[in-house]
Amino acid sequence: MLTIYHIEARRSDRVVWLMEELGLDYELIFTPRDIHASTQAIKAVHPIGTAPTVRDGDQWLIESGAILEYVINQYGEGRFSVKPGQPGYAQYLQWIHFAEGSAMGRILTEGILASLPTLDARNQALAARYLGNARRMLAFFEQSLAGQEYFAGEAFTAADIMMLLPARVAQGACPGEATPNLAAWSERVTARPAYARMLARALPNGVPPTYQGWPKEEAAPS
Ligand SMILES: N[C@@H](CCC(=O)N[C@@H](CS)C(=O)NCC(=O)O)C(=O)O
Repeated sequence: MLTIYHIEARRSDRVVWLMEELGLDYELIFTPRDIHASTQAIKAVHPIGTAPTVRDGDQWLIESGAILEYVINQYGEGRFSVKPGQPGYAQYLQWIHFAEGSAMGRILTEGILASLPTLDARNQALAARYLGNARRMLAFFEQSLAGQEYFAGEAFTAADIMMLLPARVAQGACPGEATPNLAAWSERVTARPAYARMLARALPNGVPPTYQGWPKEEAAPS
């Protein structure tokens, strides 16, 4: 059985969500309402110390996209993926990797820069290279969902699980930006029974008080 080291309202939600979609058993390790204790539990078992950290026997995995692919291929009989040769395969692969490989880093970097009270002229020039990325990502997500229900095409896949966080964080960074495709998609994916089961198990007390979203406070996703 997979052991998932978890922190509430963090990327480990993705693994719990997939396990619930697949109907697989798992052990979930975290201290409800205590981000610090949950983080310390991860640091005690793995040098990277980030969520998700997953143990499967003597294998350790610490990257959410890789974990989703691993679970799907190892235990999920390929469900919620798109196989080579099927329509949507290229999109599936791209979104699984884009979520963390390109999107999150850029969006969060902009958030950090935007929250700095002052920047000298040299740093302003440096910051200018990164400002606007959240809006650029949001526009790309929105445009990619035009005419299709999910990120990989017409079926819900692990790419949607990967993309919910960057979509939310980018939207949070651009309040008032109209993204009807993204809003409809978000409603669709969060209405899934497995998403509700994830919330019940991984966020039993709702969103913790220390997590109020991005980019203002210190407990924002890193
Ligand atoms: N790219 C990694 C990111 C993992 C990550 O940074 N997780 C955050 C929580 S969402 C974390 O543990 N941050 C604490 C830290 O970096 O020390 C993944 O998707 O699994």
